[in-house]
Amino acid sequence: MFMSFDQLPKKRTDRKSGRKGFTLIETVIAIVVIGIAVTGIIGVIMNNVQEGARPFLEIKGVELGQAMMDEILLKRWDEDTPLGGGRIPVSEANIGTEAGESGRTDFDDVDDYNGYADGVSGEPLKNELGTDISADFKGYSRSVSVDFYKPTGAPASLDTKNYKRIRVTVTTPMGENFVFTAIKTNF
Ligand SMILES: [Ca+2]
Ligand SMILES: [Ca+2]
Repeated sequence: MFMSFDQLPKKRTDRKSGRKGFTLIETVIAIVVIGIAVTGIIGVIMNNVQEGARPFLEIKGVELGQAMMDEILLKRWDEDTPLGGGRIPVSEANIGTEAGESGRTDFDDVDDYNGYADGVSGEPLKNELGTDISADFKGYSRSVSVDFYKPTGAPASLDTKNYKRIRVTVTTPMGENFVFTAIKTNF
């Protein structure tokens, strides 16, 4: 249907000045609409910032996990494992620290690390030398678990207690978990 210009809705006209304007309700609706639009735009921007930071945060998380795993794998398989390696009776193998080992700098075999965590309350992130590195890794934490684990495909004749599974979990400031797993054997 054709409408002439005169038939289109008109804005209110101030009788004294003759100027056209908006009603209070129209103004409030406009403010709400603009507010919703701005909130949406800010949300998109924040998501992009987070996505952009993610690879950087992940790389730092990998560094932390790899450093801890390298440190652990350089240690003996068990307290009784001879320096340089060598199989010990499975009856001697265990999980946990030995007498006199109260901290990470005392750890000398892989299972001593079971239950270790840093980047948590009372235990800042530290490197292998015991230097506090938390300033470079704000918001990160690590934890370690070690257990006996027989990998798929291992010879049936070998006792499960000949294998120790080491898992290092790194949590990034974004709450993502990275789990690094390695198997060290009694040989
Ligand atoms: Ca031990
Ligand atoms: Ca030990």
